[in-house]
Amino acid sequence: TGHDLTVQEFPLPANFAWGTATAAYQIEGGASQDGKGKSIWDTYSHLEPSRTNGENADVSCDHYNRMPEDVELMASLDVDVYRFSIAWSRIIPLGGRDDPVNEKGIAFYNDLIDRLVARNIEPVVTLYHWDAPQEIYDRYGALLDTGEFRADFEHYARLCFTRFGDRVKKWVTFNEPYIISIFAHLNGTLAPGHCREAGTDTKAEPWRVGHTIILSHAAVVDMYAREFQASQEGEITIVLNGHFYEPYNASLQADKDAAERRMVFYIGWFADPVFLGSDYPAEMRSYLGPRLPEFTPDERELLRRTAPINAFYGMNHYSTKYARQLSDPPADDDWTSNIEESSVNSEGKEIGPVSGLGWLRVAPEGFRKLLNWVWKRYHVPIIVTENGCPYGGEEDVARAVDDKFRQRYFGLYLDAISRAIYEDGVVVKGYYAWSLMDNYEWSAGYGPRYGIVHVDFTTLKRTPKGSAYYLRDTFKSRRKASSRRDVC
Ligand code: PNW
Repeated sequence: TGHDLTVQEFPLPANFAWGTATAAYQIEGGASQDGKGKSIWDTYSHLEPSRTNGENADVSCDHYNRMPEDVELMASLDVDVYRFSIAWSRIIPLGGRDDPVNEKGIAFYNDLIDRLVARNIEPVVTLYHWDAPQEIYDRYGALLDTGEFRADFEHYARLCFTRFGDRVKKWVTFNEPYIISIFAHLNGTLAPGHCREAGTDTKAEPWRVGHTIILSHAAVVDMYAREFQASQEGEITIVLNGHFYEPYNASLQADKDAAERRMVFYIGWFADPVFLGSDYPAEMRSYLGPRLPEFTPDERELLRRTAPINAFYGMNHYSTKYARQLSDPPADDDWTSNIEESSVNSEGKEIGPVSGLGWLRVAPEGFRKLLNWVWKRYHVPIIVTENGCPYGGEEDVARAVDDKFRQRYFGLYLDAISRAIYEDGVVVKGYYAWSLMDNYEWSAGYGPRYGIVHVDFTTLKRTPKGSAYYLRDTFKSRRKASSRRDVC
């Protein structure tokens, strides 16, 4: 393909943290065990099987019952960090601020956290990884009602800080607000698939959902700072995903502008209010007009006050794409500003080798550029909170164990981080591989396997893949190399 795909094993700082990431609905199973309430994902995955590849996560990896084994597995891989999410409906089954707390759910996360701490693995906890309690969706539409959701989310977050904050020192409020807003409330390919229901307003709702997330995030950051920071001394932030975009035709100014604007619409939408404490990007305001909600003066003040409290930028990143400005006048409901995305440019060049998913190309240079883009715009330390890929055919455990494709992907993406740190001066403090183990990949069911550990979904047996050992070993040697380098 004309891409240099030789892994260089460049060094990383001695205190650089590596870990693995998961999300509650994707791995836990135990769907109605010990008093767990239903989430919008329990509903969605049973509603119309074709929406989720005919599959649900009632059992999935059965992590709820096999958690001790999974912690031991991570310990054996020498991970420094484990990023997981709490299922809101497990600890407040109905979700609301006046609803009962489920102590058995609390006990599960206490046990998990205790075991991690005992193994010297740092817990990084996401409060909302897409699984709103069904009841709050039935009551008021969950994220569609900014005020109600914010009040319930604050209550849930306060419960988590109170019960777990003595041991959890890194908190993430929301995972990937872009995906929640666009995929779950515009395209309808993720729960609740709201836009598929009668009487929905897809012109306004995705932007209102984004607005709810930003304000709920800021409110909880504010609460953490006021009520918990002094005694618990932890950190809090948000996790944003985003591709890097290259111009489809590098000699056209319109395509260069489109690539930049695509990232502003993808990342700046959330990161400008959250990390800069500012309004939505001006490009979005002028393009979307009244579809984009306004921040009240009090809300602006909240954003300004909380922006500097966010301890790091949580970056989920998988791949790079080309962006092309279509010349036709945009349809009035086009929200991307009429930009087309592709993996092949105007000269027929592919952005990188294809993985098991058509859009997920191996493009480490784009990753390095994105790290620079985020650092330059927000100037906040970055932790890569998800990165990884499936490559196909991994149901077969023998093929999964010999996962050279993924090992190379990890190797190249870590090289990109090293260059961003040492050559570009970007501050990157950690890297969490997605994912600890094969799991329920949302609407794609058990198809794509992102795990560094293979899961046999019949026997539930876990088998580390080559990449699990690759990560363990490469972090050992890259960090040694850097301490030698630091001494020189
Ligand atoms: C993330 N995209 O989602 C999620 O945080 C994980 O739960 C998920 O399993 C993982 O990535 C792999 O997909 C994404 O279209 C969903 O670019 C879609 C995209 C990116 C990330």
